[in-house]
Amino acid sequence: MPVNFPPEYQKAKEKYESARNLQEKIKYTQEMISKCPKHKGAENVLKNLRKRAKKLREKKEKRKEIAKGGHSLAVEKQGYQVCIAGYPNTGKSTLLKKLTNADPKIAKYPYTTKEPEVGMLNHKGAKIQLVDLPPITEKAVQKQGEVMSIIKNTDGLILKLGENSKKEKRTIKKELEKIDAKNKPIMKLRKNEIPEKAEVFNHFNLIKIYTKKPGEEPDKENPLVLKKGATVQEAGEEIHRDFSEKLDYVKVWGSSTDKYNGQRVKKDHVLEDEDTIEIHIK
Ligand SMILES: Nc1nc2c(ncn2[C@@H]2O[C@H](COP(=O)(O)OP(=O)(O)OP(=O)(O)O)[C@@H](O)[C@H]2O)c(=O)[nH]1
Ligand SMILES: [Mg+2]
Repeated sequence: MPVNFPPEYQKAKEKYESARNLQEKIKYTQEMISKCPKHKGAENVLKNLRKRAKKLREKKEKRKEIAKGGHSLAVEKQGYQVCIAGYPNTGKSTLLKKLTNADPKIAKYPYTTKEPEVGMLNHKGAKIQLVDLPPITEKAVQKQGEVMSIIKNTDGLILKLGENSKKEKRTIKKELEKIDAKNKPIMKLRKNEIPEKAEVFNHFNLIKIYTKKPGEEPDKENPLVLKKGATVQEAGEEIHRDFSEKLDYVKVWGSSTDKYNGQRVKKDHVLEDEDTIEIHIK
């Protein structure tokens, strides 16, 4: 049976068709519903309009949530960062608890960790930020994309291996390739393997750099932790964001100086473990 739609309905339909945004689409769909005849002949049209209105409202809700910041996983990076990744139940959280001051949830069942957990591994004052992540699998579980984006920005990885280490390595390698992160330094550990703090430090080839203020003693408590081969420039950037603009000159004490202690060096000077630097700002 052909339906006779009133002109108000046609008008609402035209407005809907030229709607510029989601808000307008919702408004004019609503208007079409109110102007649509309510008899049996228009039943299907009405049903479809209601379906459409519901979908549009859901879309709006989703957008709102994203605008609010939604619920994304994020970690603020501090110094040298190592992420602990691996399949479910491989002892990632246990490792974080053993090596740091963090107190993550540990349980017999898989998928215990839902959000990243952060702890500081402190080795004689030199610190590494350890991040225990929700698990990764070949099934690309919930939030795996967000987990991978944390890994993309990290400095190093600890890969905790479980029962099927070959398959786990293969899957994770593939995931790392997707985000162009396969060249990051990786420490592979089996389930029962808990390394000493010094081992972690050595594995990632890190050096400690002390800083001092002019006329004061070096701060031995809180060294900078940098990759072996790091330059004065990289050390400076850890201390001052706009290091390059503000820098006047830098003095270095330690084994990287070849002439004398307190030698002035260039920005590309390569530092050695336990050097001390004194930055002079303009
Ligand atoms: N025997 C033994 N058990 C361990 C070891 N590490 C972890 N476990 C146990 O294995 C289970 C899982 O440990 P978690 O540290 O929660 O593992 P996870 O990798 O963080 O797990 P998800 O967060 O679910 O991915 C717990 O029951 C732990 O007690 C280990 O080195 N030896
Ligand atoms: Mg866990």
